[in-house]
Amino acid sequence: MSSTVSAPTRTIRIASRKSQLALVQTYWVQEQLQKHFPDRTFEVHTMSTQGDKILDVPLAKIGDKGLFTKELEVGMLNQDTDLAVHSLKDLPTRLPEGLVLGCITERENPADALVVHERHKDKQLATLPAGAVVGTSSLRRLAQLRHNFPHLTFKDIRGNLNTRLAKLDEGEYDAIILAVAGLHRLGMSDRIHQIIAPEVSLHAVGQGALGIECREGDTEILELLKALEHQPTAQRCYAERAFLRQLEGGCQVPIGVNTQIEGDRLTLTGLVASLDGQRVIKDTVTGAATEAEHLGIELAKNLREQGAQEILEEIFAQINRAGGLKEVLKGQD
Ligand code: DPM
Repeated sequence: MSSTVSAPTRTIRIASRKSQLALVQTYWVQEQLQKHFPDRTFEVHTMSTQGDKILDVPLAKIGDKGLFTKELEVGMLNQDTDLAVHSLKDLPTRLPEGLVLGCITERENPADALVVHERHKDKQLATLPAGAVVGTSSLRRLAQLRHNFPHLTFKDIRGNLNTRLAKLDEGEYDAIILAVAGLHRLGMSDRIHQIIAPEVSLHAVGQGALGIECREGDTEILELLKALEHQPTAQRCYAERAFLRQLEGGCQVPIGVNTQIEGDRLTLTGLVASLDGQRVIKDTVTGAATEAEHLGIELAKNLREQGAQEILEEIFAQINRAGGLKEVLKGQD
């Protein structure tokens, strides 16, 4: 018998929300980790977050307060779990003390998609009839689509993907807007009717990528997560997150981005729009991909100088006064 005694290795516990999309993403991460580290054991722990429970509160109000991430984070800080898998766009740009973004996985198509009711299957955003009702709870989608398609009407919609698609099919909406990435991951790519080009509407920060969070200084976990990091995606998302961090005020706001990497150069485009879609402030910066965060900060500064802060302050005031998007939308009619 060998005299070598290896230290018993601990089971790695992965935290996930319970939604179908969250589970698909988490099992994918588990599978990737298992593939890279066949001798280790990875276990999934599911939990509900506050955001899963309060479906009646408009997303605009609860946007960036980490309501979809907090319970998972408490679990890691209490040593109940070791890492948590998130849609990166739902992970606030400031993490609680003691936690870090351990890695960012390769991004899916980050664009948004138009999904239409069957009666509009020969239509696109531009050709939907005047007054057609488009479902979204995203102020970002609302502001940009209003800007480009003033003939459309927008209505709040909540719930998971299946719930939203059911509401569409039942006829409550003429069309809805969803992320391409979510539809792909759930095997519902056939529902994508039109992929919305960046010239029409910029995607959300981090959209289409997964962010894996873990305890700061947990070198064993950080080392494992390195295997899943996709550097170009990470550089793009670090630029996008730095941009949002510089501008945001704790609510979900009409901020969109687009990033491209060519060689060692990163190009970041960012936009801030007013809710009525009348004012759009948009600019682009390019620089070394290794300086991703600086580019995000620079772009935020440029947009501020062009009047973005004024728009954002108006929106924060509007959301706080109104109590959410539903009321904000009413006020626009
Ligand atoms: C955030 C937004 C939405 C989600 C706001 C935005 C969309 C809400 C809505 C921050 N989180 O995008 O401007 O349209 O009512 C969410 C989805 C995904 C992650 C679903 C979706 C899947 C795509 C991904 C909800 N979070 O956007 O259709 O992993 O990026």
